[in-house]
Amino acid sequence: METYPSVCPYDCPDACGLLVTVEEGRAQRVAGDPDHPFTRGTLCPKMAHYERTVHNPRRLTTPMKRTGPKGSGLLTPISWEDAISEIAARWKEIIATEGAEAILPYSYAGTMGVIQHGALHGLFYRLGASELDRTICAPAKGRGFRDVMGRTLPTRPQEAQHSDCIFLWSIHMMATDIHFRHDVDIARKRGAKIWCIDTYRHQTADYADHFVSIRPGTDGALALGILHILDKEGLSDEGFLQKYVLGFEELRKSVLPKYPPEVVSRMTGVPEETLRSLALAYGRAQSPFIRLGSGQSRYRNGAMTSRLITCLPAFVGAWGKRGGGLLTSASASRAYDEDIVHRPDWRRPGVRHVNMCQIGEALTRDSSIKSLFVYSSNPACTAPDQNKVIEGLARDDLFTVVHERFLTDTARYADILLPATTSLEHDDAYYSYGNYTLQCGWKCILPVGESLSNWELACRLAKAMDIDDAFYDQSARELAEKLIASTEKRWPGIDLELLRSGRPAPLPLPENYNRTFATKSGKIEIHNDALRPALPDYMPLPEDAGDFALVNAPDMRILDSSFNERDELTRGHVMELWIHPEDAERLHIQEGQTVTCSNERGEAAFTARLTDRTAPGRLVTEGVWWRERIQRDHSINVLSSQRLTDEAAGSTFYDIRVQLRSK
Ligand SMILES: Nc1nc2c(c(=O)[nH]1)N[C@H]1C(S)=C(S)[C@@H](COP(=O)(O)OP(=O)(O)OC[C@H]3O[C@@H](n4cnc5c(=O)[nH]c(N)nc54)[C@H](O)[C@@H]3O)O[C@H]1N2
Ligand SMILES: Nc1nc2c(c(=O)[nH]1)N[C@H]1C(S)=C(S)[C@@H](COP(=O)(O)OP(=O)(O)OC[C@H]3O[C@@H](n4cnc5c(=O)[nH]c(N)nc54)[C@H](O)[C@@H]3O)O[C@H]1N2
Ligand code: SF4
Ligand SMILES: [Mo]
Repeated sequence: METYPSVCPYDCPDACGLLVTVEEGRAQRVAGDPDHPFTRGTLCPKMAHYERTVHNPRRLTTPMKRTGPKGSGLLTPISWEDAISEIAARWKEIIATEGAEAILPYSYAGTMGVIQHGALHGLFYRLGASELDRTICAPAKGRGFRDVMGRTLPTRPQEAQHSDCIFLWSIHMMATDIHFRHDVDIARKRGAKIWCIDTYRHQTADYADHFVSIRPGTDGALALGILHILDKEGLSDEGFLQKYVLGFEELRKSVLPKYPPEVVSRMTGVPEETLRSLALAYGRAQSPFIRLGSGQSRYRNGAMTSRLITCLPAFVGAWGKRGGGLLTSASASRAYDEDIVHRPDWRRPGVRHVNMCQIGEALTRDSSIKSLFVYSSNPACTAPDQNKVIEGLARDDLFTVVHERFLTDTARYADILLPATTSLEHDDAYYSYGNYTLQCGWKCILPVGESLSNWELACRLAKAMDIDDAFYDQSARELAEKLIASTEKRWPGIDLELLRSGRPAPLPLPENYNRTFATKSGKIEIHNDALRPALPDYMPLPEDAGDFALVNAPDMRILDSSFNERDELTRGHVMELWIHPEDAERLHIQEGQTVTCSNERGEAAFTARLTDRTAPGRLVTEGVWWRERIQRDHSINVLSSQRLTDEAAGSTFYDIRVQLRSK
């Protein structure tokens, strides 16, 4: 029996340190690493039994070829040699007749490891394939932050321990960032008050001292309402503003007067007294801390909303104060020189770009995409406008290859399905986007079945496509060594030996990182000349048809569609719709009955749950479920749209209106 340090590979801000106990070649037990500066020895319910994913009887173990209709999941095993040679033959034919842009890779963050995540980028660049813009998560949030703060490093989460007022703003901490709770607990013991600003009352709201229930997509107005009150009450930090901030006088003169409490209350649905208490709590705190989640940014005004919220800490001078600041995403991704893996020097300028939020449109608009290569992602389930995505995947003339660990909704449409390793079976280097830690995960068990890592697959495909380049003679471990060495340039003082040993390595944040503003002017830019508009202002959402807003939030038990393979995690509470009792009464809906939500894109069936955890006019559903887990064929994404955010071309998953029917 041996215990190995490892890293949680999932798309979660915590990037936990794991301790994996291996016995007779199998992972037997997985625990949280007590020495990891953010994990601190605990794990979420999903990863506490990661071995049940790794050794799941549903793991794909051999390459397979489709034998039934697309979508049926009927497949027969073939050898790796046959699989690779069929893919190469088809691609060569497509390239010869249609050009390489007829091939499109589609991937996201099934694994966050820098090597496996980007392993195939170089291959597709080199082939001249169409490029995918990876925008499905929350690029608008990052954009809004950068519009004001440039490349300034967001506040480290542990800083919040010293805050006396913490806003959990559109983040379901108890589901999506549970280890931040360690820090919030410490602050709370020292007397901090915790506020949760969200569209419905979930466990994070229960945990907080105060819950502010907001109408979806109106947080920009709330931020301006808070600033209006701070200004009126003389709670701004004039010294800080004068010294460090551009454009606050203009905002004060031409924008804030439009947002008095009664107007903001009407826009946001937040009662005036609540708005006032929220603003005063923020303005009177010694060192207020905002943890900003992505929810508020998944709307057509998402970048502007994030930009407005980012103005708050500047007004009260929270930056640089012990315990104060704002955390969107820790920018640790820039710790490694990812070009070592991605090979951007192989990119072909001018090739077609496809926004992944619009994969449905790209596959159905015309038939110019002839082959789709999906890995580390499950678009049939997680991409918006599911009917369009499925229509595209069902195309007979589309040659689809999927590299996966399980028979997902997308894998069911594969012509060739290839088995992928889990993080315990391959080497990789990880960063976290929720805290400032790096760690490497070295393989500690043999691959399950004949599965190959993304990197090994890239090497085999490159060879079959006649790309003869020494780049593909390297092992993932060799790439990892180069990545490790590259961190020193960006983070002088990082402990490279610790990183090599597979233990968590904290990034040495420069002193004053939080008071040195990495913008063009060197100041916080409320006014930003490079932008239109140069001064931020609230953008109301366009009115859509539909009586109800539908918020679809993360479920604690799964992560996007990952962990749907685990029967014990997906039992019960799937595709539930939270309806306020007043709405239910009006529509004669009973607890537990089947109801339907519909809009111009499609319809989905849910089980009704009557609860005042949501507000009238607002419906909530948690989780993105595989089709086999749900009542009818359609999951939540049949209702979401391919529309993009105002800036950064991001997803707008929560910007949905629907009709609700009792049936
Ligand atoms: N258990 C679990 N963990 C996860 C995930 C998961 O699916 N399950 N997903 C992972 C991924 S990929 C990501 S990107 C992160 C996301 O982590 P978060 O940022 O926490 O999650 P979001 O999905 O953005 O939603 C956060 C909250 O925003 C709320 N919200 C929606 N619209 C609005 C609004 O207009 N205003 C306000 N104030 N709140 C709003 C939702 O109700 C939800 O509670 O979590 C990661 N971790
Ligand atoms: N309605 C709605 N839809 C959403 C969201 C929402 O809140 N609401 N959230 C959105 C967000 S924030 C995100 S980030 C996206 C994520 O959406 P996806 O990118 O589809 O993420 P997952 O559903 O986690 O699927 C990842 C897949 O990668 C596979 N995988 C894991 N490791 C590896 C590996 O090493 N190699 C290969 N080849 N495969 C691997 C897993 O088995 C899994 O099936 O979903 C989005 N979709
Ligand atoms: S909290 Fe997030 S990073 Fe930590 S083990 Fe769970 S999924 Fe992984
Ligand atoms: Mo995400």
